[in-house]
Amino acid sequence: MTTPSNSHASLPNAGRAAAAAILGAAMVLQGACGRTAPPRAEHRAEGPVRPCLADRPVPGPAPSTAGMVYAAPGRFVMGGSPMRQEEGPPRTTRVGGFWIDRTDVTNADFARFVKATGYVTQAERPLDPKAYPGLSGDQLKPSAIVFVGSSSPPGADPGQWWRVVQGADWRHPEGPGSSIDGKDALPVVQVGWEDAMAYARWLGHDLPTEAEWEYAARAGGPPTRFIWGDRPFDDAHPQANVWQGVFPAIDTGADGYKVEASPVGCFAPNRLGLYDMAGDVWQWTRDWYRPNLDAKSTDDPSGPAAEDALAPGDPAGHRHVIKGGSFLCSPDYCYRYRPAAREAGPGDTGENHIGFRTVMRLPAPGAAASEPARKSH
Ligand SMILES: [Ca+2]
Repeated sequence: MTTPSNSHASLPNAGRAAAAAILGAAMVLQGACGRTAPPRAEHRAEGPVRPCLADRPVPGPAPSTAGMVYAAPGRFVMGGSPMRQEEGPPRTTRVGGFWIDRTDVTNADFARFVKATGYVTQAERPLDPKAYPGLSGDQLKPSAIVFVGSSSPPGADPGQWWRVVQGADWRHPEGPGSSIDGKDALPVVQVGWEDAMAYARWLGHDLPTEAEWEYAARAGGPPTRFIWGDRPFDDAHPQANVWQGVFPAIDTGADGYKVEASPVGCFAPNRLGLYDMAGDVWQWTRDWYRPNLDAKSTDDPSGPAAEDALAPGDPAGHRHVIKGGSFLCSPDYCYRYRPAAREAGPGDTGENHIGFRTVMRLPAPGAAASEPARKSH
């Protein structure tokens, strides 16, 4: 299958400042009047959102493995897709043992963190005018990036289906007219990398490295195209929350979720017991992003150094790797709900299809006395 080399997310993932600079007059900064433009694809009916994992443990700030599973040390084939240069050649990679959240962090989880700490996310803060001298006063206001849909054909300018929206944040994922009321079980979105890391540190956790994330997603299986094997996505028996139809105009919602995230844990877990490692929302990793991988770094790799991860022309500067794809990934365009796929998240804000989960690098169950904790990345 051939797919466009550019991503649906490539332009806004440069960050809100970069989007402002690139989109120019095409960008709409939204005030308190609601959505910038209605999405072409209709959302599903409003109403309570039922959780899919009724027994999901609640993470706590004390070091704890509640809601986590252990990934034993091992080797796996990382990367492997010839269709995207940035995914690199297949390479056998070693990863140490670690605990990882069974699900993405939810709105309820993040709300507990904010209530306990008073934390203010990146999307809720204005940009520093000294750091962004080219932006106007309006463009410096708190904002985040929102998918609004388009009738444009795939391959067109991604700026046509993204907007930088003032007032969009984790409590208002699509702008001031939206909310997370009744959506406790959905993955938190509109959180930047800093926000995800702050949450992880609050729990005494960390974000996974890209290698840890992909190792956990593949879960000890052969190097298949998808986490469930090599079978394509099946509309009749959906394996994940992704996009069905013609991106970015029509999502049929055959998987039950049309242009929206699903509650965590609504689709079958992988072999390790992890939910939503394909689709639903992208997940932040700890690693800095660089398009060209160092394929020789195969011993518990943790990505390039910050100074090697500069994004030319991007006023947001450095960016981090996101993995897993999202509800906006379709076979005909993004196609990044594969474990080898990778993208760069925005450096200075969130998007309404990026969330995260955390890890802890502690010994295996029952091995605390004999197995030392791993190094911190
Ligand atoms: Ca869907």
